[in-house]
Amino acid sequence: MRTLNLGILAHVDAGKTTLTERLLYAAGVIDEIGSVDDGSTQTDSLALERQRGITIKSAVVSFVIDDVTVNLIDTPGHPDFIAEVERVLNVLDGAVLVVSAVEGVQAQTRVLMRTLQRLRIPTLIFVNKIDRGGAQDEAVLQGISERLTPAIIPMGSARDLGTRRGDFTSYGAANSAFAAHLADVLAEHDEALLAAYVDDQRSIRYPQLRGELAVQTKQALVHPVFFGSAMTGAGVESLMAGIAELLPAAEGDADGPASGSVFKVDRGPSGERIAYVRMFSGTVSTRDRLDNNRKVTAIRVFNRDSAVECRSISARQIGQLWGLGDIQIGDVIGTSPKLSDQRHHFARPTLETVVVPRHTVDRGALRVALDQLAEQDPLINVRQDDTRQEISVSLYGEVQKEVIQATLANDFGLDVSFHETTTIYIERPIGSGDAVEVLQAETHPFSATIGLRIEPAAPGSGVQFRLDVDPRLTPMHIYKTRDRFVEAMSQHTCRTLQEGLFGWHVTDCAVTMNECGYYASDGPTKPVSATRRTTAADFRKLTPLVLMLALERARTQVCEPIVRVEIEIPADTVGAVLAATSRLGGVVETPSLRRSLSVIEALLPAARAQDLRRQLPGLTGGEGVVETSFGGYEPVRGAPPTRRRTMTNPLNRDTYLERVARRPTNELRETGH
Ligand SMILES: Nc1nc2c(ncn2[C@@H]2O[C@H](COP(=O)(O)OP(=O)(O)OP(=O)(O)O)[C@@H](O)[C@H]2O)c(=O)[nH]1
Ligand SMILES: [Mg+2]
Repeated sequence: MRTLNLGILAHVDAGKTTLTERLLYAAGVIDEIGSVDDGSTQTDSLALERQRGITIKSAVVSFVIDDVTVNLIDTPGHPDFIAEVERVLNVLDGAVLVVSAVEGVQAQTRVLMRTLQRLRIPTLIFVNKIDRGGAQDEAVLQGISERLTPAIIPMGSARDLGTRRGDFTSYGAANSAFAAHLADVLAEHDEALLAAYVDDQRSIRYPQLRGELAVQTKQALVHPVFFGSAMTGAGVESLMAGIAELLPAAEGDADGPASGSVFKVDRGPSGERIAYVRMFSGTVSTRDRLDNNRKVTAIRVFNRDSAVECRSISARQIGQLWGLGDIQIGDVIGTSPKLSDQRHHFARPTLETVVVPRHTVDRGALRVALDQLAEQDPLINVRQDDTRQEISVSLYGEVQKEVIQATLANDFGLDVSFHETTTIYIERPIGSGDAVEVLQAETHPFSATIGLRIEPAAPGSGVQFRLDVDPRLTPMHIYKTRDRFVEAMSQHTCRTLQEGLFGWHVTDCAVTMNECGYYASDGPTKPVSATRRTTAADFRKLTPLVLMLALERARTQVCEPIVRVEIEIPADTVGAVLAATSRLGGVVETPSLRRSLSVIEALLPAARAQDLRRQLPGLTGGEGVVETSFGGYEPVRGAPPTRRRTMTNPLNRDTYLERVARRPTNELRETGH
């Protein structure tokens, strides 16, 4: 039996959850099809999802096609919940990207496809809703090829579009035009096929083409396209056959070293943490002790139709693990699996807001509740400003804010309101800066030498940490391995850079540790006394001092988030919309025509996008449609905005030493010792 861990991704409302339901039905897992509109589907199981008719959290279901166990992860399409998509990307063997036959390619579809391609995740495209009025086939195919990827292969033809009778018929060996198109597209990536094709097109046999189609789809080089309706079931059998034939089964050796990744954390009925794990290699059994010294108390593996209680979980499988204490999303089980180098595939949240409990006495309970929500969604990044007694969270948008409010009310009995939503800026270093603090110097009380250089790196690259010191100078007596030292120093670096010179997160930079020293009986310097022996805390507490000094020398630039907007409007309103977009600070590209409508693309400060949305109906007689996607960061003009710090500022040396040097050492979750 093969296993396929399959993600289902799309723009909001394209029909992912409905399609999931239809697949479960067609595979015989459920006898009756639930509906999103009635709140009765398998994967939209949260009360809030059922009320609102949108998916908020990713959910796993399982079914069998032929000899393949498919673990399907239904993801949310609303951009406010993009973090849910991000967390599952690393555990997928393949994906189905759903496109609506009525709306065509939408903003989020492009964002998702770009990421799937970057990660080389084999992807089939399903054009859904062919039963709905306004459904199109050729125009959608053209949109896909122009705006997603030209490497597509329509796998059949749709008929009776826009009616309940709408259906899909797969092309077969007898269809010579299909064979010719296959040969055409596939030859692009296969020299032998190209040579044979040029030589004599008819010499290539259909089974060979079909085999090559599977090979190239599994390498994410081409993307087969199916049409159908999740609502009526049209085309779903063909899609299922395509999933089994064209997407690659999971790989991994069940007898190898244990290696897995936690992509979701949930709470059980009695508040216990449940970790959703994808195993890449090896086997974990109940009663095994994992790295964090916790014992696995129970395991459920997704298999056929539900998560079944099992003694162990092995390579390739997805399951739930109990008993792992404070396990978090992104944690690794056993040895680190080879995941994509980049942890973050999408933009960070660009908004934040202060959460205010209606009753002041609830402040403590609110912090506990938000910390619990952050277990399931670390990107909300709960910050506490002790001076102002304020708690704030990071957000992608207003819908997420409403969901947080409703969750706090329903699950925790907390009535909260919010301050106005504000923009989260970032800081980028302008030049490079060096700093060093030397062991035994009078300037600091820590038993360590640290030298750091910070320099700018490519936009979007995040924070990279590198160790550039003689291996003999790394404190092995504390960290055991060089990798663990790097991991710990990288954590201290990232933590320090959460608040830069203006209080914003510092990113897109490379930090190099180029000097290192410590006391140890077996190290380069003999300990002066037992109390001066170097510990992990010395490195942790000294890093912020050195790094902030280096950052001050590098200087930073505050940048604001930008969104790319695409506005579809009637041609006679172009002038008014262009003027309004410019007034909001937008940089407009030349308008183009799509069917009978004009399309304006522009880059706009994220903070202004909401204003544009508000103005558009008035400017276009209600006809305008605006879609936004993240467009990077640009330096702010004028005086840089600042944010109040929540951590002790290491640039203020006296306060820092006063507060931090004497604090107990166990306050941080830390690896490496
Ligand atoms: N006519 C028609 N309607 C559909 C079809 N698929 C889904 N819908 C409807 O489209 C709406 C959205 O469907 P969902 O399945 O919730 O879409 P989704 O992609 O899961 O949405 P999010 O998870 O919130 O992003 C619902 O009202 C569905 O009934 C289809 O094939 N035909
Ligand atoms: Mg959904």
